[in-house]
Amino acid sequence: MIKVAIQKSGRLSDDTISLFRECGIRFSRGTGRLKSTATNFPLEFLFLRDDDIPGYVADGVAHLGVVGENVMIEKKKDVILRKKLGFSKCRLSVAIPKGNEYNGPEDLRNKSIATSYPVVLQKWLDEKGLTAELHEISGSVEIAPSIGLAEAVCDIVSTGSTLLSNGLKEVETVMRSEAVLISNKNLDAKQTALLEKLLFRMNAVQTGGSNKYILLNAPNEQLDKIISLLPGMKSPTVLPLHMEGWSSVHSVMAEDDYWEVVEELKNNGAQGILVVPIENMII
Ligand code: PRT
Ligand code: ZN
Repeated sequence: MIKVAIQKSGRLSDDTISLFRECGIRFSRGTGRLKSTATNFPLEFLFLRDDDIPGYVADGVAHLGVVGENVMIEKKKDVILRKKLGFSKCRLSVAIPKGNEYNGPEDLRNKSIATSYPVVLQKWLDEKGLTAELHEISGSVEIAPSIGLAEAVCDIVSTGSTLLSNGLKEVETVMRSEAVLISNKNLDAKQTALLEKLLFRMNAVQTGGSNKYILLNAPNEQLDKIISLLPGMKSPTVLPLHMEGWSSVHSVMAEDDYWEVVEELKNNGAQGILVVPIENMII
C-alpha cells in the first residue's frame, strides 16, 4: 500500500484528482473525509492542507505527495521531486506600486517586502547579492503596500489581475512553479515499484494529452506532400478509400502544431479532417 498526500480543497485538488482518475485509479472523494482508499490499486489518499504535504512526505506519514513546487521549496523538507505535472502553473513575482519607478533588482535593496514565501524570496535576493527586510504574512499579501506594511510584495501570480486591481505592477519573476509529484527518500522496493507504475501511467496520460489523433481523406496524387506534414509515431497509416484515387490517412501529432498543420493539410487537398483527443499514449 502506498500513501499519497493530496490537497484537500484548493487550487491543486481538482486537477490532482483528475490526474489519478485518468491513471485508472478509482476512489471516492467524500466531502469532509481525511482519507480514501482506492478500490483497484494499492493506494490510499490523505487529504491535507498543501502546506503540510512536504512535511508529511519527508516524515514518511505519506510516501508520495502532490504540491506546488513553490511550497515544496519553501518548506525545505527532505523530499525527492519525481515529476512535474503540468498543472497549477504560476509564478512567484515581486510587485511594486504602479506609479513607482523601477530600474532593476538593485531598486529593491533594503526595501521592505511582504510575502508568504520568505525562503524562496531570500534565495533569489541572495543570488542577486541583495538584502531586504522581509515581512512574512500568510494571506492577502497584495494589500500590504496600500496599508503601509511594506514597499513591495512577492506573491503568486497567475493571470496578473489581482496585482492590477490592487494598483501593483509585476517587476521581477522570482520562480516559476507548477504542481509536482514528490516522494519520501526511503521508499522500500514495493513502494518504489508502485511509484514506477504510477509514473508510467502519468507519463502516458501526459503524452496522450499533448497529442492528437488525426484522420483525413487525401487525393492519392497529394499523398506524399500530406504525409510529409504528418510525421506520426512511426509513419502515418494509409488505407485506400472505396472511392478510386483517394486514401484515408491516420496519424498522431503534437497538440502545439495542430492548427498550423491543419491549415496546410487543407491547402494541400485534404478533406474530411477529424481530430480526436488521445486518452493516453505509450511510446
Ligand atoms: O488550504 P490550503 O493551504 O491547502 O491551500 P492554499 O490556499 O494555501 O493554496 P491554494 O489552493 O490557493 O494554492 C495552491 C497552489 O496552487 C499554490 O501553492 C501554487 O503552487 C498554485 N497556484 C496556481 C496558485 C495560483 N495559481 C494563484 N493564482 N496559488 C495561488 N494563487 C493566488 C495568489 O496567491 C493571488 O492571490 O491567486 C492570486 C493571483 O492570481 P491572479 O490570476 O489574479 O494573478
Ligand atoms: Zn496553503
